[in-house]
This record gives sequence, structure tokens and C-alpha cells, in this order.
Amino acid sequence: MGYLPNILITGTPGTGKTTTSEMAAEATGLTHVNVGDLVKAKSLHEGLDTEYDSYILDEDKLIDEMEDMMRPGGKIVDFHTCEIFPERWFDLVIVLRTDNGVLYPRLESRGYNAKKINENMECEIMQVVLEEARESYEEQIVIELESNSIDQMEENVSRIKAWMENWIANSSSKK
Ligand code: DAT
Repeated sequence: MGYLPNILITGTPGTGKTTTSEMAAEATGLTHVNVGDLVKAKSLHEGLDTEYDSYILDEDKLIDEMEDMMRPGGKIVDFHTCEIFPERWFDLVIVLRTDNGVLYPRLESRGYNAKKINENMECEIMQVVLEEARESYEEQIVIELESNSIDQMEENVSRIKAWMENWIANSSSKK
């Protein structure tokens, strides 16, 4: 079997990374890597930030832990930040975007505290993750996709699948 691509799905919390990644993994046969879960399961952090109720990432430990799993390709990596990963890992970087009026209730229904909701809303409004992605990866591999509705999510999954099939066809026709 030939080499498979690695895809990063990033975006502000609540934009649909995990749901989209699960659906895309099922549609493509690639393996979903939920980085937040990995950080918790393997304690790749330096404890909890009580103010924001989130883990303080140990980036070196995380990258070491992921290096071997990324090497053979075939992963859909799901995380809310993207600048910490080596650029060489990814063939496609998807940044999910959600409108304010849709994102706010999603964050509220997660039971986030007001500070965490506000921080995430500001992150989305300021396009923090999109800018990070554009600074960290080649412009042509960064794709921004809207994730407001189930229809859009399904369309995004179809696009990822089509991209992957095209990528595989192109990589096997080279040399
Ligand atoms: P993330 O992994 O980015 O934090 P998620 O996949 O956990 O986001 O989704 C958060 C919630 O919002 C979850 O209840 C599913 C819902 N959701 C996400 N994307 C959606 C979309 N495009 N349309 C409708 N609901 C969506």
C-alpha cells in the first residue's frame, strides 16, 4: 500500500473539529487522532489552568508522543491550535469557522464558564487559528471551511474525501 496523507483539522473550540474528524475518518478510512484526549490520557501536560479550566500543554512531550504515529501517514489530527506541530507532518490543513450567533450557544451548552466562552468567542472573531495556520503552513494547503450547519459539515466531509482520493491518485502517478 502506498503512503497516505496526514490531515490537520483545526479551529476554535466548538467549530466542529471532533465531529467532522470522526465523520471524515469514517468516510476516508483514515485514523482520527483527538489530541485533547491524547494529552489527558498520557498526561502530556503540566497540570490544569484553573482560571480557564484547561490543561497547560507540554508541547515537547506531545510532539515526541505523536512523531511515530504521524510518520506512516493516514491520520486526521484534531486540535484547537496548529502552530505547535512540525510543518512537515501535514499535507492538508482545514480551519473550521463558525458564525458568532451559532458558536455562542454551542459553547454555552458545553458548560464552559463565562471567561472561557468569551475567550473562545474572541478567538473566533479575531480569526486567531486561521492566522496561525497561514503563518505555520504553506498557503496552498490551508483551507478555511464554514461549519455552521449539519449540511455544511457533510459537505466538508465530502470535500475532504474528494481531496484525499485526488491526493492518492496524484501521489501514485508521480515517479
Ligand atoms: P470541536 O471539536 O471543534 O470543539 P465539536 O465537534 O465537539 O467541536 O462540536 C461541538 C458541538 O457543536 C457538538 O455538539 C456538535 C455541534 N456541531 C459542530 N459542528 C456543527 C455543524 N457544522 N453543524 C451543526 N452542529 C455542529
